[in-house]
Amino acid sequence: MKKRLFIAGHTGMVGSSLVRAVLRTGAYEPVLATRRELDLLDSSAVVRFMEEKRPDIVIFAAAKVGGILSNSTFPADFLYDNLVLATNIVHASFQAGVQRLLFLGSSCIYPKFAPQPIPENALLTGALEETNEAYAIAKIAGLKLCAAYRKQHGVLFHSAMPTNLYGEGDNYHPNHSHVIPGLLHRFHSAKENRLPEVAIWGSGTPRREFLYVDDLASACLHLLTLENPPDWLNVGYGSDISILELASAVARTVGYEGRIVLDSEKPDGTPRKLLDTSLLRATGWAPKVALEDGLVLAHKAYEKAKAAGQLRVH
Ligand code: GFB
Repeated sequence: MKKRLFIAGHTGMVGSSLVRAVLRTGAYEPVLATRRELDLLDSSAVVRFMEEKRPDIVIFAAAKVGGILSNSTFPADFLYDNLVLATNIVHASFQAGVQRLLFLGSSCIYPKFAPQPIPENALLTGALEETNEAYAIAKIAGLKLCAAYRKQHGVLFHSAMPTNLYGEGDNYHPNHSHVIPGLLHRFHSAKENRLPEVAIWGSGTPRREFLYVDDLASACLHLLTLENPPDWLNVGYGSDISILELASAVARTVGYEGRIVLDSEKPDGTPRKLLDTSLLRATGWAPKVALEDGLVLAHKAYEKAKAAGQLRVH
């Protein structure tokens, strides 16, 4: 019989990619609940749901996420929501007898000035980047919660720390989104409205690594097959680019030919966060989608969602 896999947060960008991957492989029987059916911030509701559904495995893809401005403007929401999600889902999973749980965090858990590429053992060796400290603290707590349940109770609760993600189902809010959806939306609109220039935030010099969301989903399913994974593993693409280079790539993708200017009032965030993914690669996983191909896929998904009136903007 197929194992029952609960994907917490299955309507988000990562969760919906996981659902597509699970349905494609047919490896598990998915257990799903929309936000209306289950409020993951309500601990009693989560306990009742887990007792009733009794999944074998949980992937924790539920999170309050956002880009640099959203993180720095709403730190209380990012810290509270993500801490409560972690405590609710991890504890209820344990109580309901879940044997395996994969918690998803973020590369922002590592110190602002960590060595590059960042190895897993850089965790808690220095101060965090201020713009996303709240989110990072919640994700560090979630990772440590899983490791503690594993150590104390012998359950296989482990974590994956993905680099910056993008792809189908992203959030395109002009201020709250991450850089790729933000720029796709801005350059696409500038082309449509024949604007002579587009402003990008900050100095354009920070470097970021980007992973197409379907590659993260494949990494997660791969991680679930490992018998004795480390408490957490990095999931990245393996190379990074500057934000200015990214902006040129996005402009090429959407066919925008105007000027790119800098809005230096906006924050840069951490100068660089390229993950060292040698541990994960040694287990036999590698990403498939190069950034220029992923940008084309993301742009197509943006146009499709826009045409259908289903663009996510929150
Ligand atoms: O994607 P982003 O918001 O995430 O920004 P972070 C990355 C870089 O792109 C920053 C620049 O240097 C931004 O200043 N940037 C340029 C823009 N133009 C834009 C734009 O139009 N929109 C956005 N959003 N950025 C987040 C964290 O940090 O990364 C989260 O705040 C999370 O906690 C996520 O970890 C993966 O990489 O700076």
